[in-house]
Amino acid sequence: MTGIPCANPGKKNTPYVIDLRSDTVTLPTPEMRRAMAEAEVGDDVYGEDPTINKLEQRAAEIFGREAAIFVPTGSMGNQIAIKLHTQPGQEIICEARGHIYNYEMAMLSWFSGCVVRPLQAPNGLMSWDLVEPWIAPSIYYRAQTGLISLENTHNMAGGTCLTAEQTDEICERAHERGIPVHMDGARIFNAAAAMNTTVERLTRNCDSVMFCLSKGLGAPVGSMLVGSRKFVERARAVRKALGGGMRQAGILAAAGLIALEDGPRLLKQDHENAKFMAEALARISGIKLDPATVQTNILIFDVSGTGMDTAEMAKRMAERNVLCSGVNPRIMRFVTHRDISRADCQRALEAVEAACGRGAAVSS
Ligand code: TLP
Repeated sequence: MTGIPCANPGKKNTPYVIDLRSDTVTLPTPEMRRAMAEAEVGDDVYGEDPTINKLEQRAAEIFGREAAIFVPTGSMGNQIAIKLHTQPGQEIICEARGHIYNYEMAMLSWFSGCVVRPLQAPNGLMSWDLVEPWIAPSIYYRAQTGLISLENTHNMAGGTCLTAEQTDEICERAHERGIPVHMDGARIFNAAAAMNTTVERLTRNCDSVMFCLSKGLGAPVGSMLVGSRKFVERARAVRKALGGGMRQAGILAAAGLIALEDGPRLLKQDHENAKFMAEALARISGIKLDPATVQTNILIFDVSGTGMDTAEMAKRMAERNVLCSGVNPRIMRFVTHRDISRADCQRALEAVEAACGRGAAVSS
């Protein structure tokens, strides 16, 4: 993502800013701040932080699993899972725009010694038909497939959702071949909200699931890695090795618990706001976006027909106190979240129209 410096809308004495760069920008609510201040804490490296223990237990319950572990970031959660599922010299099958491949600092090769077998899936949605031909044959001179990693929702494909049935099929067939499946479920609660189902149902057959508390659910920091008791025990050691053994982390878990319990029911509104913006953006000349593909809170669209690249468009939007960023010079991403109201969406659309108006004048 190309970013631009901005005023933090949480800071006092700054202008009102509409921040569409990501749902990671959500600010902790007063209730979260209160819970953080009052959290009962202990040393989590000794397993003695009661608030962390409670969060881990709740996450495991919600996902119908034996155990869960709190990690500082989604990236760390994914990389711990990759380390545990694979051996150096193996391949990981993932979608070409996947987060583990594009935005995690090549850690899957740096830390786990693996390479990616990237597959282009329509709308980012992997299927067994697509995956199967790329599973390495069991021949000693071929790098073996160590893991299939799925992403639900798929961020860079525009927040698209894999159904429970699609995931089940990949898991069942992969398991027949002895290959584990990890779910990068950074936004799995968005997928569940969009498809009126549960995160347990969507991830039931995956060997591990990472999800983020710090995105649409609204916590300031933190993600969870969920799986079997044995897997999570091993994950605890890898987290420590990466420097992720946090001490009185219950301060963070207190906000995480509120995000986990209360965050999911607010997501539908973010999806409705995204849909509202998608329909309006699709009518703006030069913008290429099919509103039918917008299922959750992420809009990915091509601005090249406006005569501007994404950096120029982001700059013009920022002049109107609307922040957004490009995936590349042609492709823009907007993300709705709990700190974006319908009125904010309306204002953001006006800023796009104004930016494009100037773009047309410049290019004519
Ligand atoms: N995504 C961020 C950026 O890194 C692109 C964002 O703004 O969307 N999996 C997925 C699918 C993600 O979208 C992200 C973050 C992560 C993992 C990593 O989470 P963090 O940022 O907590 O390491």
